[in-house]
Amino acid sequence: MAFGACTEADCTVAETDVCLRNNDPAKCPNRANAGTVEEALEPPLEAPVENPRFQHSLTLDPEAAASIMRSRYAHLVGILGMPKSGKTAALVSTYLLLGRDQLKGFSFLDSMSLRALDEISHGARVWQVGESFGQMTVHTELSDERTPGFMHLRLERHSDERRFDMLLSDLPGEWSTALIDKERSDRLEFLRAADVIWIMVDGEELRAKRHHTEHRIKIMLQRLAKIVTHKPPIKIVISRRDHGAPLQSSVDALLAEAARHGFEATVAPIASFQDGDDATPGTGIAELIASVVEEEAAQPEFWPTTAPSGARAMLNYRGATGQ
Ligand SMILES: Nc1nc2c(ncn2[C@@H]2O[C@H](COP(=O)(O)OP(=O)(O)OP(=O)(O)O)[C@@H](O)[C@H]2O)c(=O)[nH]1
Ligand SMILES: [Mg+2]
Repeated sequence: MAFGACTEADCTVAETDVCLRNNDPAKCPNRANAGTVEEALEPPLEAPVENPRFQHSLTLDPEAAASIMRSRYAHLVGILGMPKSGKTAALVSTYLLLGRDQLKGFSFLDSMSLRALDEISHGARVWQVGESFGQMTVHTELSDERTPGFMHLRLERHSDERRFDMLLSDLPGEWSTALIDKERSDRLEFLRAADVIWIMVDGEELRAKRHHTEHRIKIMLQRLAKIVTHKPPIKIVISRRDHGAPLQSSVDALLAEAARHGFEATVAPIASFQDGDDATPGTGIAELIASVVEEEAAQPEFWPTTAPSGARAMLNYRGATGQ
């Protein structure tokens, strides 16, 4: 038991464990009283409310992402795709368009992962129009190769002034390669909470190595169907639209495979950057972001309004057995 200092100036208990007044130190009224006085003192200042603290690695870890999701609804977007398919580039393009207020229909409000967005956008921000670019982004690496990293965006939609939060995963392409080649899915468990999954496909590769690329995406869809049994909508995002549109036969083959596994899938061609002549930088990005929020409309209404039926509306919810 902890006691406060003794009120007797010549107390020796701390040095010798023996009380000069022959009191039992554990029951000494002088020490016990001193303790009570100390405990009764109010702290002079209220402890400040702590802001949430995030880890030092730049993207948000699942705990930080979950803390955002606990405070308000956030649309979780899981992004898969081979290395260099354009996953990070799509996030960079979104961020740069928002920064210039050019993401049609949306305004930027806030982000809990600004440093991460800034970091991945660095290459693109220093790029000058007219200069050729090899790599606008660098290969994604995570501080812990088993823990997904997320980007957060809080946006406002102009059409109805609705504000909403999005959490977008930024994963290394190897996670998708390992899913396809080794069926490794332990790191992708978070997809079970995804509102939508984007499967990023390199548009140039889809044209140049059509059968090979289609085949690999089909395997990915097969594997994915085993992980996400809630079957979230899938967006097959085809990058490098600036180098040309995807072949309709490829689009049809991928959509058919998704449907075969019970997914509702759509295709979104995008050009995150531009070094080909077929589309301007940012093509398709606003539509892609808009689709994340639109998916909501497809979900059942939480508390539907029912027309009065004469009987009490509550009775409409009775099960088939009348319970
Ligand atoms: N022209 C053009 N280039 C693109 C486009 N998308 C990506 N790129 C280029 O492809 C490179 C690789 O894209 P990333 O987005 O980094 O690829 P990733 O899927 O994140 O790759 P990992 O992180 O390695 O898995 C970029 O640095 C760009 O140079 C696009 O739509 N158009
Ligand atoms: Mg990347």
